[in-house]
Amino acid sequence: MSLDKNLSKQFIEVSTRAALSSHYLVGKKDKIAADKAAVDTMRSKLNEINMDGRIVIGEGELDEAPMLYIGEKLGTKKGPELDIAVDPLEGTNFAAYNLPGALSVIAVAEKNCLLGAPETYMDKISSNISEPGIIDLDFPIKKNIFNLAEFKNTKPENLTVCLLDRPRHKKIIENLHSLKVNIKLITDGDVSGALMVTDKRYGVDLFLGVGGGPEGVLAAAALDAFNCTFQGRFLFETDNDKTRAFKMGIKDLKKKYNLNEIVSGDSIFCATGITSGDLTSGIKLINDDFVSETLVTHKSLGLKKIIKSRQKI
Ligand code: VTB
Repeated sequence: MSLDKNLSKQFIEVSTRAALSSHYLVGKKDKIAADKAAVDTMRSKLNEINMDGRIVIGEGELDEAPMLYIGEKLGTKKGPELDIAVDPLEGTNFAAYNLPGALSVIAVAEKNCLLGAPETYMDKISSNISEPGIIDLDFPIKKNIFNLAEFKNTKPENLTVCLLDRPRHKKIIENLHSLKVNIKLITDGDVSGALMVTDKRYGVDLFLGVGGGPEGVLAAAALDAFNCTFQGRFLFETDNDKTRAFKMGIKDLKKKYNLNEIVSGDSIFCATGITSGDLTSGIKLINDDFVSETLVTHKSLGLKKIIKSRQKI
């Protein structure tokens, strides 16, 4: 079954309106307020859609988050059963301090087709190739780089790898330096980082490293439409994390997930820029109008593009 083509328009409206709400709080040094604005709007816009939706990735579990919590049902109930993953404000620091790259993100798939990710870290890898066996989460860095260079008929020094700038990546960064690979470090926002492999204009060949698990699932939904490779493995630090994951249905805590085990069937992904970044421009106000940019994918339609819109506030 594929998702109705009108649904993508409605989800673009959801992430666009959430981005606009958060935009008013950009630069106010208040991460919580900027997030809350996006959450409130996203939730009310989702409730207008004719669907029987269920949050699989949201602001946390019911005891942590009163809105958009995992398991929350949304929509008018007059429509298809959908799994919904949201990150109403991806890059809370970016919005709070008016830095590039804050996004409002949503991914949707048919019921039981999106992996519910616990709030833990995930070791991830993505690339713009679809052939299996070239890159792999379990290969040493050197093997991934050499395989990718060979596949692209180039040298490691012509490849660029994107990863989060974190102390935990010190060893990987040293390895990449020794292979003479170009490195693009990002301070936050690894949904956007993972998606930079989707188009040559971003100049990224490989994304890897440890970031948020929920962000991994969101990125995978878009990468699926671009026919890219993605693999991820959750990392659990505490027993509590493990118990929660187990309750969410993750039986094998060490499992390496391939893209088709994270998202299956048809899916829609929308990421609207709040502040301008690598992926999209941010919200701009022009008198009573606002201009927005949304990266949208709808797998079954082959839709994958940045949509610009100007509309009334
Ligand atoms: C990433 C990034 C997020 O968390 O997932 C990162 O995409 C990982 O966590 O924007 P640490 O900051 O603990 O490394 C964010 O930075 C914030 O959710």
